Amino acid sequence: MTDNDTTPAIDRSPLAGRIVDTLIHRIGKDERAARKHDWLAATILTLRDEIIDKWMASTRQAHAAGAKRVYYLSLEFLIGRLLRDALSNLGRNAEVAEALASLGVDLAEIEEIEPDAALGNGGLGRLAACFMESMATLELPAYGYGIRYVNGMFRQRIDDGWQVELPETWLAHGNPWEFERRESAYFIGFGGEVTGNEAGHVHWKPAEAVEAVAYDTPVVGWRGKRVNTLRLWSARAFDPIRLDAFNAGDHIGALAGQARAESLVRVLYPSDSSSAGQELRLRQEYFFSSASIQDIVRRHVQYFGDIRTLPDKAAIQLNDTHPAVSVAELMRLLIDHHDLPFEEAWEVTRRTFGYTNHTLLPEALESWPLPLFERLLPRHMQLIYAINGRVLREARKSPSMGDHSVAAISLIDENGERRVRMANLAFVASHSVNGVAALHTELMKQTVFADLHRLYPERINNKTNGITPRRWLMGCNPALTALIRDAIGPAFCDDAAELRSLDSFADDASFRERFAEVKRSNKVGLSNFIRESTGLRLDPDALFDVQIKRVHEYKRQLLNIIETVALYDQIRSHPEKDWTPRVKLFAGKAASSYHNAKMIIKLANDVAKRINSDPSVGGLLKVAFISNYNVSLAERIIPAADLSEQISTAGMEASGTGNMKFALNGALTIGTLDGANIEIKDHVGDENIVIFGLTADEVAAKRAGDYRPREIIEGSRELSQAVNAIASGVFSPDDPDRYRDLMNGLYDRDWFMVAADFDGYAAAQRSVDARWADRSNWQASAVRNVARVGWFSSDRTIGEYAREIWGAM
Ligand code: DL6
Repeated sequence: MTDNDTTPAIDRSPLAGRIVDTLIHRIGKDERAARKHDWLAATILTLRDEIIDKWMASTRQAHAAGAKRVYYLSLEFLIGRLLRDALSNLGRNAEVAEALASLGVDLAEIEEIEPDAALGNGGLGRLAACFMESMATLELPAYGYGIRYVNGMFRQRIDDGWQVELPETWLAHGNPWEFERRESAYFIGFGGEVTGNEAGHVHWKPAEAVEAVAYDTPVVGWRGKRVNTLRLWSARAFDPIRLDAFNAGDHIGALAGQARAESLVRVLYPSDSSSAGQELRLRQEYFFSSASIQDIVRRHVQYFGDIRTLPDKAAIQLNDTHPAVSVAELMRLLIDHHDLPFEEAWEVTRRTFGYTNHTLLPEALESWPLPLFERLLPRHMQLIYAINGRVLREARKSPSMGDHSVAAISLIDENGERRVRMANLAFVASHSVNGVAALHTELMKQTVFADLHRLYPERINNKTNGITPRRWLMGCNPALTALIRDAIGPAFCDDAAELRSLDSFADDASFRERFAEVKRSNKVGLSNFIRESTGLRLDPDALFDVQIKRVHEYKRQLLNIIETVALYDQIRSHPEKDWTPRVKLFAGKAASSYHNAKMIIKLANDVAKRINSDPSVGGLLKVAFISNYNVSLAERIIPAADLSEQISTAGMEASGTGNMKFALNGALTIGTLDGANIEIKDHVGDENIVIFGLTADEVAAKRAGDYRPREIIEGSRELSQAVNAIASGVFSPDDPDRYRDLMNGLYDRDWFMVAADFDGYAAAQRSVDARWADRSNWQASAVRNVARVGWFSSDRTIGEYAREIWGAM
């Protein structure tokens, strides 16, 4: 692919010819001048041309059948790279690889340079991406709606152990997957006034407006059966340049409208530490909600005529509360534009919406200062008051609802500064409210939604999360996939539950050996990657112990790091013991304003630096923090893991989906009884998972009672030594006080129960060592993990949503 390459003109397939044709006529380069990105774009565009036919056929078929459509509204879609997924789902991998090879291009090489579309933070966004793929696979007519952020999740660089956030420029080379739909543009207003006339007609006259423009990306299901649409909104000023101002010399001010519009879609999660940041976030939420709801209503009226039949033909799922303002927007359109009376509009709205809750963390439950909400969305505020009035009257009718319960149900939080509670709005306006794992759903009923649950006892249901096995097994682990196919045939590719037939192979020594070879070769691949990117050499025969996820105190990377320090101490004190060689791998991003999470990243790096350069632990312990965690990095790391760290404080991780990905790739879980770990344990069996720590009930009881972490720390030799070493600067000689506050937080409060769970965790880790020593048993457990987690396919999850919430199957 250099300028000097001469490409043989013979033996080219028609496909190779089409790729070259695309390169010349749509990219404007010939084969000699083409660079890797040009080949990538030409390959994607060629494939996209083929996908378009299926895409249009899918739309026509849904239209002809008068099918119900599912609309998945999410502020995040963590899609990652698309080329490999699309090729694999279309069964075109070999053919395209061959065609490119005939042109002197390596498919794997160009797949590697496709940027990650990181339009999300973590679990919730990646779930949305898995769901999109599963909806297409299950042939459900579905649209995902979100924002086309110009800069998605930040790129993380580690400078001297500190996280540095840099803008991610995934659109730098354009995005060959997407279609701009200039014709699908909507007016989105903000602010202004609401007036009414005597006939009861209400008119909202916004003070400012932007235009939402659609960009569509095709989402190909498994075997290419159906192609759905991910529609992401970008923003444009109605008046991109004020010529009068420009000509008067105000060259910057003349472009301010466009800059203001673009700021809406510039970054994912603008910092909300300032009031301007908060306002921008609410504007983003309304912007994409309004565009999506207008689009849905337009399509319904165009296809079916009568807006009152919307719930029969459309199911709108709110992915957490970020799109919850959609409820008020639909009410506004129904009442103000389609003249439905309030009660009828409310009935249509409630039958159309479903809401998924993804967190019980109080700080993540969205609420907006009422004055801000009212200033930005005055008509919506009126409607929210009206909805609230209706709900509170209903609550008052129930004899069991006292003032306290009514206050908890209210859409307006009256404690302190008045705020609009988005979770309550989403709850009351939805016919279904679901949690994402069994424990989480139970906790929803008992805690944040206790009063709403008493008022509407049928509404809360559980839909345990899932992951797409196409990306998280077949795509990221081709060697394991081939091995499984050899053993049990290809049925598991169409139905992950079929993996169950692999169970008996756990007892087959020769299969276990091949399974171990696959894992080892994945570990060699990861070790090479780490050596090339960090210079650190790893032993692929060591146990790869991995914790990769967002960095958050409740996920307890700190527990893992402290235990690593304790292990380091023990190895040094007792070098004569038969220690298991371990590699501790960490990766994850911290929110830019989250001080403690950033300190935890620095600590992991400081600990790694010290341990990796200490010859006394030699090959027994290595620690690495791999920078810039994203979907592609996860795809590289997960197939190489032996041990999956899922160690959140019980009751705090709603589900987790990384836990499922690791198990599907043959890692054993060390984890607490939290989120979906509990269901993973039920599926893989107690003997194939390592569980430790407090239960959610025990955590709650300790928090409510007399928890004294200082006594626990002082009572545990290992823990106190490790905490003291960190606090006194052993790992930060350049700044000995660096971790004093972080460690004092454990002594004084320890909200996340690191101290309470430490001894249990350390003991569980030593039991992992013992298991690892019996390698054939370990491999048997690893095989059983793969065989028994087919249930966690997002196809199963989406099947449940479709049947039980959406009425779409
Ligand atoms: O449901 C997807 C994912 C869960 O697996 C994680 O346990 C949970 O932490 C995550 N929640 C969020 C919360 N965001 N908000 N709001 O990302 O959802």
